[in-house]
Amino acid sequence: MKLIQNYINGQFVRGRREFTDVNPADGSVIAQVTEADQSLVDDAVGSARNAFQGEWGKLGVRERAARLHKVADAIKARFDSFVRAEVADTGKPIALASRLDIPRAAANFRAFADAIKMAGLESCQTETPSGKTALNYAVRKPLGVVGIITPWNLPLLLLTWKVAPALACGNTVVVKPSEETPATATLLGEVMQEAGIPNGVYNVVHGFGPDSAGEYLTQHPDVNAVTFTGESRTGAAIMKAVAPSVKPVSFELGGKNAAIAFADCDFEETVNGISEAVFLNTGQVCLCAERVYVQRPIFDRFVDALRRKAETLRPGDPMDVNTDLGPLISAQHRDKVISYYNLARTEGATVVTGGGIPKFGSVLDDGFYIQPTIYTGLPESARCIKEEIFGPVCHVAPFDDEEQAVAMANDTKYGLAASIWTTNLKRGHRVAQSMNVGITWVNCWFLRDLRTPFGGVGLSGIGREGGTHSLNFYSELNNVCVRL
Ligand code: NAD
Ligand code: 6OD
Repeated sequence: MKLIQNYINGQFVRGRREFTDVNPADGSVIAQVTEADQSLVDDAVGSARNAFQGEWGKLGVRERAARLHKVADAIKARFDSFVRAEVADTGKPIALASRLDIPRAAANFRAFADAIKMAGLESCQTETPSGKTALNYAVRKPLGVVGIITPWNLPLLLLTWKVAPALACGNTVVVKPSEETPATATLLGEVMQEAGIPNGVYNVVHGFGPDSAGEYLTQHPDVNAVTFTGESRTGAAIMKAVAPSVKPVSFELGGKNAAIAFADCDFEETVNGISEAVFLNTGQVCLCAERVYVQRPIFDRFVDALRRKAETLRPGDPMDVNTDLGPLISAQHRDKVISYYNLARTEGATVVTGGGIPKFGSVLDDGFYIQPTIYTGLPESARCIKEEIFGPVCHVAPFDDEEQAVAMANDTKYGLAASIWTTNLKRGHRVAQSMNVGITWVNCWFLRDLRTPFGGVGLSGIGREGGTHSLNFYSELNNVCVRL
C-alpha cells in the first residue's frame, strides 16, 4: 500500500498515526497517509523558520521568480502524474483535471513570479504646511512563516494559489492540505526539490482540523500569518485560534451564489453557461450557482432547457475522457447533500430532475455519486435557498423586474460570486455593480484573470487575493520617510 508522508525540511517524514486516502469513485483505499502530530508540526514550522533566515530569505526577487518559473516547468514535466493523483483523490473527471486544475497550478507560479518582478514601490513626494519636504516610499518585506490550509475540491489549484504568492514575496510555508486529498501537495514537495527550492521553504503536514495538524498549525506561536480556504464555520474556528497571537488572516470561504438570467439574454449561451456554473466539478466549486433567478417570460423554457442539459451530463469513471460528472468527495459529504435533497422535498420543492443516486451496475456503485438535481417552487426563506449545499444542485425561481432580481440575489449572508446573463450592456454593468459579492461575472462564469481581486464579503471571507492583493497580504510594507 502506498504511504503518503509529511514533507519537512526536504525529507519525507512518517508520523505515529495513519489514516486512509479513499478514491471517491469506487470507495477503494488508494493510500495510507501519515498524520503529523504536534511535534512534527513544530518541526515543520522550525524548518520553515530556518529556511526563512537562511538562503531563501536572502535571495533577490529575480532569482526567486526564476525558481518559481522552474516549479511551473517541473509541474508541466510531471503533468500526467499530477493529473492521475488529483483524479484518484477527488474523483473529478480527467478532462477537467487536465484542462483546469493542473494547468492552473503551473499558471499560479508563473503569474506570481511575474507579479513580484513587476511590482513597483508605493511612493509620494511630501510637502508639509510648514514647508518641510520629504520623499516617502514603502518597501515590501516578507511576513516570515505562513500557514496555509486548503480544502479538497480543487486541491492543487487552491494550494498553489496561496503557495505561489507567499514564496514570491520571500516567505516560507507550512501547508496542511485537506485530509481527503493529500496526494498532490506531497508530490509538489518532489517538484520543489527538482526546481531548486531550498529545503524547508515548502513543508507539508498531513492531518485533520481540530486536535490535529490544522489546529496545531493555526495556533502555532511561530507562524506569522494564516491563509485559509474552506467552510465559513472552519474560518470562524481558525479566527479564534489565531486571535491570541494576532496573526493576519486571509479567508476564502463558502458561497450561496446567484445566477440571474434576464429575458433578453442569449438563451443558448445562458443555458450552457449556467449549467456549467451549477454542475462543474459535481457542483463542488465555491463559485457554483445554487440559486438561479430567471425572468418570468423565459422561465418555463429555461427550466426545461436546463433540465435537458443536466440529463445529458454523463456520470461515470473519472478516468474516462467522456465523463462529465464524477462522484462527490466522500460518503459523509454525499449524506449531507442527500439530506438537503430530502429537505427540499419537505420544504415544498418540485423536483425538475434528479434528487437521487445513480446506478451503474459496476464498482462505481461503491463510489459516492449523486444525480444532478434541479428544483423549483421553494420560498426564498427555505433552508435549501439559504444554506450552502456544495453539490450538483440548484433551485430556479422566477422574477419580474431588475429590482426584484437584485433584492433576491442579495438576500443572503454569503457574498462570494454572482453571474448576470443579459445582452443589455447597461443593465449588465448596473446589476453587476449592485451585487453584494466579491466577484461578478457578466455573460460568463469562472473566467479568471489572476491579477484581479478574488474573495468574498460576509460569510464568504475576509480580504482579497490575486495580483497585487496577494502581494499585499503576503508581505509587510515598511514606509521610509526621507527628509529632503
Ligand atoms: P473545511 O473547512 O471542512 O476544510 C478545509 C481545511 O480546513 C481542511 O484542510 C481541514 O482539515 C481544515 N480544518 C478543518 N477544521 C479546522 C480547524 N479547526 N483548524 C484548522 N484547520 C481546520 O472545508 P472543505 O469541506 O474541505 O471544503 C469545502 C468548503 O470550502 C465549502 O464551504 C466551499 O465553499 C469552501 N471553498 C471556498 C473557496 C473560496 O475561494 N471562497 C474555494 C474552495 C472551497
Ligand atoms: O480561481 C481561483 O483563483 C480560485 N481561488 C477559485 C476558487 C474556487 C473555489 O472552489
